[in-house]
Amino acid sequence: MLKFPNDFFWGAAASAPQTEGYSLSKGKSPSTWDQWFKLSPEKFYQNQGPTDTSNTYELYGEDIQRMAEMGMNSYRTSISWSRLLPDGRSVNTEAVSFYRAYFNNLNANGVEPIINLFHFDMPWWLMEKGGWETRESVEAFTFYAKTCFELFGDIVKYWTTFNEPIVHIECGYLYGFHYPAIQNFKKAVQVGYHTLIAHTSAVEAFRKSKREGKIGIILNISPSYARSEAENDQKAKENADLLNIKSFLDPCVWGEISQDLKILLKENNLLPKTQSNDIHLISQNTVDFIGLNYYQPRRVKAPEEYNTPAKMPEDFYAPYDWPGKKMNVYRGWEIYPKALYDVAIMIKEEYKNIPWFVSENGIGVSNEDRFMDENKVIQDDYRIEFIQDHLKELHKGIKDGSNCFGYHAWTFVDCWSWLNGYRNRYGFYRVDLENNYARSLKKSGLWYKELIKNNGF
Ligand code: BGP
Repeated sequence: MLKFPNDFFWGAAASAPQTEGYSLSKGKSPSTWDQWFKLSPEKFYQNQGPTDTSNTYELYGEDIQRMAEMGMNSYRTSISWSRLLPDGRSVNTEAVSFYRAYFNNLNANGVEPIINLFHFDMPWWLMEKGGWETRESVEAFTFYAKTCFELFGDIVKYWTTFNEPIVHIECGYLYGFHYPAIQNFKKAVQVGYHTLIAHTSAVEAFRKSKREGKIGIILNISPSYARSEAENDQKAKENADLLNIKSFLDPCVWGEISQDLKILLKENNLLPKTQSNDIHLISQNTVDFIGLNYYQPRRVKAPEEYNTPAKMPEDFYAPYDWPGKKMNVYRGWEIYPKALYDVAIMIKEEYKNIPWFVSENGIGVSNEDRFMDENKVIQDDYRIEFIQDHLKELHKGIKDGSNCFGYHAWTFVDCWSWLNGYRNRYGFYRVDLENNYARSLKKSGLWYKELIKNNGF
């Protein structure tokens, strides 16, 4: 039996915009997702928009009972910025009551709330002014963060600032999956830089608040593996890790932006605009812990030519179709559990063995009802196998000294996912879109319950 450390955080993760519902009511102003759906609903899978989420606004009480029943001792979700502060300054009291009741309910059921501030959901009023492209966004985010610490700091002890900042940067400014869906590498870097400063400024506000508790950031860490040992391919790997991993991990943990990254950006005329106090701000506001999202590795090779100045990340590293890869055929992502061991050791050896937890890991499955049996239970053995294989690697990493304190699956109840709507299901509970979002347990939910009970498998 593989046993995990005592008091290990077992749980699941989700986000406000993907679960709450009531995205245009109860005092909430539109986020960029609400507005984009209004403008271009055809971009969204089966026209499923952000109003179509799993209605935790009303159903959180019964969901928390289910979490407690499963034995979960922690749960991560986020606050919706545009629900709490519809115009950026004035507090929506209905939202305060909702979040307080929600977080109190989690605490009362022994489920530690881990609360994230930004999960891709920029308020529309701020996006209209340029969003993360502008320095004004830093000030707006800091005000929002401070407000959250004041309003909920007595009942929330684990905070995170951002979920996967690299994703809103690349999806919004390089690859077209998030609004404003433009392609401009220089802007992408500036957006990334403002996100980093907004993060550090929120950490500073948290420290100044003298609140009891810890603060961290959630990063998608897909380690890169090069096609070969050849210098050219190794350079591609280094570039990919610099841009996608070290860009946030170094300043958040070490308080310094990587010199190699600065050189790379400078050589390619991609350096962002900065302010003189930023270096100090970054150096003084490192995090207490890291949340690490892992789904699949990144396979890279050298591009045909290393073009300077680079116009896209692909000029720094090209995707490589590794012949030995095992695929999640239901979603199209590679399955490679060993990467979780590799990142556990990377954090131990290169990032001062900072406390960290797996904040997202899971398997998305399209058209999952095909696996429903005659009793209407989804027989998701592939999910059990996926989580188990990843946990084996995680366990090995912990045994070898990595300071991991928890594992959160994505996700508890199937949820809406941006342009993908409900295309890929991830939950331990199925959500029935035809029947008022009713939940039903999948086979993997029973398995997870047993795992938690045994603190291992
Ligand atoms: C992560 C995000 C989640 C969720 C997940 C699954 O990057 O943090 O919000 O969307 O990916 O993604 P998908 O539903 O596209 O398979």
